[in-house]
Amino acid sequence: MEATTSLLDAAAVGDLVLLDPLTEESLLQTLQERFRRSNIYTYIGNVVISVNPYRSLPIYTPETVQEYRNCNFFAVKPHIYAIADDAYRSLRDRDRDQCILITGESGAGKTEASKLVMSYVAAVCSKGEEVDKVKEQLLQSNPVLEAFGNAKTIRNDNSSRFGKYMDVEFDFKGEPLGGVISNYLLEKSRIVRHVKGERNFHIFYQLLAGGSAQLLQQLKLRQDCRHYGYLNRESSGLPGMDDAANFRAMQVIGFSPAEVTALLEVTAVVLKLGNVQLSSSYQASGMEASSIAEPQELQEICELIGLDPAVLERALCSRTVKARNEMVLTTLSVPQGYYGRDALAKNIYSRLFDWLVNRINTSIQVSRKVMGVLDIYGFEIFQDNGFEQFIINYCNEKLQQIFILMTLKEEQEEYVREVPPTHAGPPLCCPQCGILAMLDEECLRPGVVNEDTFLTKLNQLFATHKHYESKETQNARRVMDATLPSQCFRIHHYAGKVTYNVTGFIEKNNDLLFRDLSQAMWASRHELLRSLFPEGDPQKVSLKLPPTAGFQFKASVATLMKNLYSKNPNYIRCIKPNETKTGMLFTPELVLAQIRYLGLMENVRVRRAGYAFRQLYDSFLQRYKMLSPRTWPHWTGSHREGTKVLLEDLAFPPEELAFGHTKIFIRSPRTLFDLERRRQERVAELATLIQKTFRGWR
Ligand code: AD9
Ligand code: MG
Repeated sequence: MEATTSLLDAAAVGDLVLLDPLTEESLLQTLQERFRRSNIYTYIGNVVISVNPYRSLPIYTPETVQEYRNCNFFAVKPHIYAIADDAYRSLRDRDRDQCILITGESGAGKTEASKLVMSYVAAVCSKGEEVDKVKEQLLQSNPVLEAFGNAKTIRNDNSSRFGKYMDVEFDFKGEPLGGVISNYLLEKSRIVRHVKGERNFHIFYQLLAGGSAQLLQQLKLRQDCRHYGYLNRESSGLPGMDDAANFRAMQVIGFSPAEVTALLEVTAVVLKLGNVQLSSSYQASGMEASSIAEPQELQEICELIGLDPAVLERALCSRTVKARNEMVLTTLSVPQGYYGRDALAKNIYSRLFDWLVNRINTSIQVSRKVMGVLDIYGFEIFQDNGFEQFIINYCNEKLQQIFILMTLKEEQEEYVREVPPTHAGPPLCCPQCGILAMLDEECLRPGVVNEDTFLTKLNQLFATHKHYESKETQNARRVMDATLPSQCFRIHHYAGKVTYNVTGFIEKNNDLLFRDLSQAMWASRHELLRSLFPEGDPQKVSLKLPPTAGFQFKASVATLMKNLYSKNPNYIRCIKPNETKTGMLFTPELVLAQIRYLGLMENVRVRRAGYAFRQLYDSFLQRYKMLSPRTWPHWTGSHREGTKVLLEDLAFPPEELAFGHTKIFIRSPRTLFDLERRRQERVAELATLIQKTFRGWR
């Protein structure tokens, strides 16, 4: 039992609340020492910290599942299964909706953690044909969504490029009935561009590597990745990732074969759009115009989607604009044509992804008690950070705020429930920035908008904001800093300073798709593709601008936060131990930075500001009853009374203890260590006594 040894062994303490002394250094050392012993999980009260081992550990076996089933949280080694079990039991027995919030930077292990939680819950709830079917469906949605929504980045070979929140729904007996998945802003710019060393979404490589010759022929695809512009014309196999096998193993739950075909056809269309080449020509009027350079690819796309190639060609090379109440067809230059083509590919793919999530939902959705699992893209700082990083980090900032808010709320609730409140906790620090609002304002402004005016406005708005910097505010504050280029602004996030380049912000937020292109898609005979572009229906031409990407994201994050706040939270905080994805390597500086921005010190302090340790009376009495002749060997009264009698005999100062309704609270770790030391002495004494008795008998 880890609780016995670890309490006195500071370097291996399983719950950081009991660290004595508590310093950043002791916290870091404890995590490092535990990691060295392959103990990747550590608690802060009921928060689990998980340090990514980057290699498979034998700690997720069916035997381990059995060990954690109905376990006493404090009596077994810290494990992600313990938190999953605790959440599941509270849901089943106490009828409280749960949510599991998984945070940490890119590559820290969030997605793996979310899968472990799901598979644990699936393993412990009861069996039966109906239940097994639901479980299967819930677990099977993972590979498909990862194929379409994950990609290799510099930080993580399987990086989530979308946020995912999944509510698993249970009936009154705690059996899973179904679920609902919500997805948050897919990084669709990756469809048309990715940096060297990264990849496009997994599905393209998987489809090319794993699709049968017949399937590829049907989809009019070539097997070689190097043929495709959107795949950077590189052959991009990944060590440790078998694209072909992943494709063949993927089962799309509850989809008819026709739906799977339609899904893959649209995927193929996206890939092929990247190979549609434009060339420039000049019209009689001298205006530059573009035309399709090589009709083969366009022809094939149109065959796949049942569209007249002339319609698509026209939509790609020209545009209808309204001039003096008349619709006029104008030609597009080659760059404009490519812009339209890329916008179309991004839109088809991201809408297809939304469709996929909705389609999965229709086969798993019901509504009862729920357990939500949130696995969102982690905080990112790259060399170049753009709109995508801004959005991702905004979401992480919100999550951090809600973490602090909910930890405090929960602590206070427990005190109020059990004992009178003694401590209000540290003040909240939630830096807010209205950058997205300003961006929307700029995007909606008629006339020429560009990123320079956007940046100028930000500089005015945040001239004195302590979490905002730019060349201009630096000059005003007389700061000399060569590292901040003029087209950038820098935000001091809770997790560190990030420099964002404003280039592309307006375009990505506007997410403009020429109406001619959506109308062309709507004109196709491909039912799925057509359903993705309802605004292409000429009957429904709307003059209203569609909501911006930033606006939609902000609204969905706000809904998510409201949803989380209404549930009982459970936390998994993931830590990335090294930058090289190396097994069991721990880089202290890197971990320290994460300890700081995850606010772990603050977390420990809040947790023990009132009482460091709490335990249910029966478990407590069971463990320490040998310390008083009045409770040893048997106590026949209530557990609460027994605990009182026991602690009276041990004569601890009264302010060290509080007797709640169901739990005993102990203020400082020292008192607990003292208690633990006395227990060990007593155990030794009893052992000697038993030996002597035995000898006497012989
Ligand atoms: V991102 O924000 O989506 O870029 P995540 O989700 O935090 O990121 P992920 O779960 O994908 O990271 O983990 C990265 C890699 O670390 C995985 O592909 C595994 O190879 C490795 N990993 C993570 N957790 C574990 C674990 N518990 N055991 C073994 C792990 N390996
Ligand atoms: Mg992930």
